[in-house]
This record gives sequence, C-alpha cells and structure tokens, in this order.
Amino acid sequence: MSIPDRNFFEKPHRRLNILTNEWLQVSPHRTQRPWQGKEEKTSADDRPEYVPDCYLCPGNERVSGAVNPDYNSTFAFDNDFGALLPDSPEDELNENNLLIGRSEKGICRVICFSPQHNLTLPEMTHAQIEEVVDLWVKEYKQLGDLPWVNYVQIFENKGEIMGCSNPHPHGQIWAQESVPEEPLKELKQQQIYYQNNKRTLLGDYLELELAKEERIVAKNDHFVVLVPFWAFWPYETLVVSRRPFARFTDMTPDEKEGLADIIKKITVKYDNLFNISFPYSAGFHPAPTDGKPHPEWHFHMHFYPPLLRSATIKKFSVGYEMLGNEQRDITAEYAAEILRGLPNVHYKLQ
Ligand code: H2U
Ligand code: ZN
Repeated sequence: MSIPDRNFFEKPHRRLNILTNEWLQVSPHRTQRPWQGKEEKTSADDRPEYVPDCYLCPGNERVSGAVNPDYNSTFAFDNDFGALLPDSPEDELNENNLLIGRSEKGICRVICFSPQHNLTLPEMTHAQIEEVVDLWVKEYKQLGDLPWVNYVQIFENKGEIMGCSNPHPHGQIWAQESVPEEPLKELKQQQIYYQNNKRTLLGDYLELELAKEERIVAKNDHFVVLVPFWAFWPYETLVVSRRPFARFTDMTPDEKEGLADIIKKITVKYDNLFNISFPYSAGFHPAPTDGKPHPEWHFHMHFYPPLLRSATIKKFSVGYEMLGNEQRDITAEYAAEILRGLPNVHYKLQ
C-alpha cells in the first residue's frame, strides 16, 4: 500500500467514513467557484441577561403552563412537545414485508446550560461548563437505567440557521427504545474493528492522527479534537477521549474536567472563525444503554457546523448529496489548519 502524494488530495477523490462505512466525495479544486447564491443574515447579539417572555429563563412560565424554578446553574425538564412519548402503545406492523412499522417509546428532555439568557458555551467559565457535563452524566444515567431505554442521544442545536427555537443556552436529550440510525452504524463498525483487533476503532484512529498532526485542532490530557479525515461539513470536528471508555458514567472527575475544557476550546475557536456566535448541531455518541458491556465503544462527540466560507454563506446539503452521496470542497486538512491557528481566547474578550 502506497501513501499517495499531495496531488491525490488536490484532485477529486473519495474518502471512507470508518465510523459509518459511507463514502464521501471530496472536490478541493472547487473552492474557487464564485458565489452569487443565498447569504444568511447574521443576527445582532445584544441579548439581555434575562428576558421576561423567554420560556427557558428562571421563574418564567412555559407554553404548557409549567413554571421554571428560580434556578442558578443548570435546569432540566421534560420537553412539553416531546417528539417521543413514554406511553406509546406497543404494536407492530408487517404487511407482505412491504409495509413495516413498529411503535417507539421515548422521553425527550430540554436542558438549560445557564440561567443567563445571553450566554453560550464558549462564553461560560470552565466551572460552569463542568456543571453542564455533570448534568449530562446524571441524565444519561437516570434515563439509561430505565429498562426499556436503549439509547440516550444528547445534543445541542445552536443558532437560528440550525433551527434552534430560542437563543437561551440549551440542549436536548432524546432517550428511546431503539438505537437511532447514526449510532447504530457506528456500533456495527466499532464491533467489527474490535472483533478483529481487540482495540477500539477510534483509539487506533486517534493514535494515527496524533502521529500525523495535520488534522489535529486542539488537545488536553484527556480529549483531542480533530477534523476527521472523512469530515463532511466544512468545519466539522470530532472530539475523542484519549482513554477508550464507552459511557458518560465511565468518566473520572479529571476526564469530566477535560471534557469541559475541550468543549470550551473548540467552541471558542468556532466563534473566532468568523467573529460570530458560531452555529452548529453537536452531540455525543456514548454506548447504547442496553445492559451490554460494549468494550468496542469509544466515547466521542461530533460538531456539525453548516457555515462554509463566511458568517453568511452556508453549505447546502442538496442535489448530489440528496441523490448521490455526501460531498465537500475544502479539505479536512485545510479546515484543521485554519481552526488550529485561531486564538484560544474568545473574540469578544481579545
Ligand atoms: P430547540 O431550540 O433545539 O428546538 O429546543 C427547544 C425545545 O424546547 C423544543 O424541542 C421545547 C420545544 O419543544 N419547549 C418546551 O418544552 N416548552 C416550552 O414552553 C417551549 C419550547
Ligand atoms: Zn432566556
């Protein structure tokens, strides 16, 4: 097996996402193409600390009539409009193997990261982000311990462009019977690799990336953030634990601190990229909570930001991506170099 010269990476080529076993089309020569299409608006960030009609601010009434407590760090509650419900009646449908369906039970939670309406994760202190990490651990345990919950998906939609309904800093949790499609693909890939190698897929991948350095963005003693070789979104990153462990509940106190620190590092860099509060969907992939040991699973987090070349130009996932396959223009190496070079102090404080 030969290592191709740089020319290979400058011309159209494909890369394999080893976590999902799906191929990505990379077209680096296309970055020069002119843009006369849609430009997003950037909203001015002049939010006050407290907003009387925000349904997430402390002491306020939500749409359901429930009243938020006067919380002073984090706060979690059952989503008043949950996409999954715990009491869905159990049933199955199969007509001639053509119409196939199944009931699905679940619990949706909303978690407020801070009582302060105008904060975001990169603007919070390490100690404040650690409180959010502690809440994620607690929710993962409580929901995952329910005998019928087999996966706990924790995520954050940030920014209007990602469909976030409210700027108050918050995330969501969907806990359900089935393992959803994305972690299911990762489960299969990690199991195959572990069976063949007796080491985790992401452990070996991380070792290779640390030796090469070209896709590394930031690191601390417990976590590394990098642009994966197969990244689809322009500035997509992957946060990987240095120690292979599977669950939120496996983290040592030092690792929880490390997770808070690495989240601060990458989100500060993101905000500094275009000097805006940077939008993304981000979330964790811990092991399923199905009662099995999962030695193959390697805890990680994905950041999927939609912006391409400025605060107002979004990457569209349409056309070839919908009908053919995922595609990107700027290379993962270029994105990593840009992110790595950005300051570690938030642009508002520089
Ligand atoms: P997003 O901004 O990511 O959509 O999350 C906010 C969630 O808050 C959303 O799922 C819920 C919505 O259903 N919500 C409540 O539970 N109660 C409310 O009073 C308003 C919104
Ligand atoms: Zn608020």
